[in-house]
Order: sequence, then structure tokens, then C-alpha cells
Amino acid sequence: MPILTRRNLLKASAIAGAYGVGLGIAGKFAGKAAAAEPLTLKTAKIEANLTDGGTTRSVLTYGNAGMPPVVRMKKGEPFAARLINGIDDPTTIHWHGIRLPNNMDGVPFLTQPYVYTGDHFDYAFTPPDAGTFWYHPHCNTLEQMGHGMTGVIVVENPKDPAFDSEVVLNLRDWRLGGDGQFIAQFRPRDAAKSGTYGTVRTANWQQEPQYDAPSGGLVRLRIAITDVTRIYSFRMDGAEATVIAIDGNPVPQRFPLDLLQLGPGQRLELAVRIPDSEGAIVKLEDIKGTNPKVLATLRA
Ligand SMILES: [Cu+2]
Repeated sequence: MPILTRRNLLKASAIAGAYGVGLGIAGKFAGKAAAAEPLTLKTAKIEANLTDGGTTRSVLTYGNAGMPPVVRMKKGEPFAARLINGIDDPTTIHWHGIRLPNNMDGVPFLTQPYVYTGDHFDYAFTPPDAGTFWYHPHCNTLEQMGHGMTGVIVVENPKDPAFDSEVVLNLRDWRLGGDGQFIAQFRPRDAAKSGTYGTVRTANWQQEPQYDAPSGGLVRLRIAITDVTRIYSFRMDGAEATVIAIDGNPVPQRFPLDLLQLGPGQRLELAVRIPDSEGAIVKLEDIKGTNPKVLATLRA
């Protein structure tokens, strides 16, 4: 794999920028159809490998290749997606955190009708803000989100400074038994405490995944908590990390990540300075008491 240097990235984004301009002009003259080729998001019930306990059945997702895809949009450019419902339950898509017309907000009976099995719904809007967001249904949410239907959205800003690489993390729990199958999503007695936690914790549907990052490089780490219960206390071990955005909003003043608490639905963007020495490991951790839980690692 070619090493991503700042110069290569700048070159690449210059090319992408040129294409962007070209497409923009084409879109202007070709009308609405060419402006935004709709992305297809088809809901599906699949099997997935989430634990060593065995393949988990009745996992719900968008697409059929495991985790819901990271949906990329561009600030100020039209986005369109067709939701096709391939599961047995009515559903919608809510674009969490994105400012958009009310009839695109994906809340059944308030902003749109249910999308029943086999039916579809076309979403189209122009995201006005760049940042990290996420999407999920607003129907039978404990079941649909609990079984997997939570995906990350990245709204890119063409004017953003170039990073050496980018890693996107979708953090969530799963309520699975020892055999890898779903157990009850909710225990009433937990309502009197801090909620019903998952039994298996994942980043991008994997336990403690590792991603390669360029030594000495600056990585943009986009984190979305798509879990329904867990509050995280983030810490970075082995590298300096700077908080650059929370919940899709750039922070007024950047600050070093020491210990930052964020809850379900929240997003965090970090600039991580990867160590110079090849093979060095950087750990993203969740601290509870004095116990660190490794969520994901970056390897220089
Ligand atoms: Cu939401």
C-alpha cells in the first residue's frame, strides 16, 4: 500500500477538487438527476461474526456486507439516498445531527409515513455543515438499532486541512449470549440504574480492531457512539490527541484529550499525532474507575 504523505494527499485532493468542479458544472446543466446519484440503503437481516461464540443470527443492517456503510456527503452539495426496506418491520432513516428540511428527518407519522417491507422512500437534502454524524431508524428503535442499524455519516468540507489519513469508528455494544445469539435488549431492573448495557463491545463491529497509520503522521479520528446506553470516558494512550470537534461542531478552542465523557449519539473528532517509530501502538481507551478498556488501536 502506498504510504500516505501530506504531499500525496494534497495532490489527491487537488485532483478530487478538479473533478468536483467538473461534476458541479455537469450537474448544473444536466439537471437534478446528475446532481446527486442516489445512494441505495437497503435494510437487510444478515448473519455476522461479532464474537468467538458463533455467528450471530438476526443481525439487522443497511446493505449486505456487515456493518452499515459509512455514508459520505459533501458540505453544501446535494445528497440523495433511496431507502429500500428489506426487513420484516417498517422503518425510516433519521440523519442524526444534520440540519435538513423537516420532511427528510425520518420520523414516522411526524415527518413521513412508515416505509413498509418491500417499499422505498427517497431522501434528498444538502448538508449545510461538515462533520461527523450518524444515521438510524426511528421505528422500533431498541430492536432495530440494538440489532445493528446504526451507521456513521461523514460530511466532508472541501476546504478542510488535509490529514495524512482518516479512521472512522462506529462504537457500539451488542446484547449477546455466550452462543453469540441475541438476548433481551432491555432488563426492566436496569432502568433504575444506568440502563441496560451490552455484553459485547465493538468498534466497527469488531472487538479491538487495529488500523495502520503513517508513522509521524497526523490522523483524523472520527468517533461516533451509536450505542443506546453506554457513556464513554475517552483517553488516548501512546500518542497526543487533540479534540477538534464534538457532535459535528468544531470546538471554539482545540484542547488536548485528557479524559472526555460522551454519551449515546455523540461524536468526537480527534487529531492524533502518530509516533515516529514504526510499530508503535496507540490505544483509544474507555476508562471506568481505574480500568481501561481498549476500544481500538492504531499502529504506526
Ligand atoms: Cu438519533
